[in-house]
Amino acid sequence: MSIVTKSIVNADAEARYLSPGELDRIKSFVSSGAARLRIAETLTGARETIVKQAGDRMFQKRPDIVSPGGNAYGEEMAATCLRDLDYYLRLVSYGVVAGDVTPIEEIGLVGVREMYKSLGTDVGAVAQGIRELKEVSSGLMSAEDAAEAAGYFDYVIGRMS
Ligand SMILES: CCC1=C(C)/C(=C/C2=NC(=C\c3[nH]c(/C=C4\NC(=O)[C@H](C)[C@H]4CC)c(C)c3CCC(=O)O)/C(CCC(=O)O)=C2C)NC1=O
Repeated sequence: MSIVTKSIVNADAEARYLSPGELDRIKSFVSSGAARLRIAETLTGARETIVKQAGDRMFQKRPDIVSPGGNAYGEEMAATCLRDLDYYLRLVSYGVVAGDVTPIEEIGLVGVREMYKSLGTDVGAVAQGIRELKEVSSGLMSAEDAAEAAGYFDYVIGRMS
């Protein structure tokens, strides 16, 4: 739910006008809109490059995961790993558009540690992959946009750490 819808639902439940605080939050959501859409366009348009470069950097820093016995060893597993990075980049783009981490949380983070544990996937290595997504993406944006996007990547990294 967007901040706008959420605020209206809350206010209407109490049959009141939007509070100054709610209007303030909506104002900042609206005024950051152009930047957030620009960021989402960059992430969407460059998704293949971002995932590929981030994957290369992650595998370079964590060669153990693609070595025999590693969780992403072999072509198929490495591709599944890159698919997961693509999932998180997509979810970050949702969060950026919504101006809210809730979609990232609900779609991709609830129960994720347990899931990766059961798959034998090191969440620390996943976090490294998200860090690389953030770095590669930042390189495609202005410093201001990169700072705005960073919050969403950092949220995912924090939940994997
Ligand atoms: C959109 C929300 C969403 C997420 C997040 C998601 C993740 C997800 N990753 C999976 C597997 C996997 N995930 C990885 C990922 C990795 N292994 C590593 O060592 C690396 C650190 C890392 C890549 C960054 C691997 C290798 C598998 C396959 C594991 C296996 O089949 O044994 C699986 C198990 C089922 C499958 O193979 O598809 C799920 C559900 N699925 C979803 O629908």
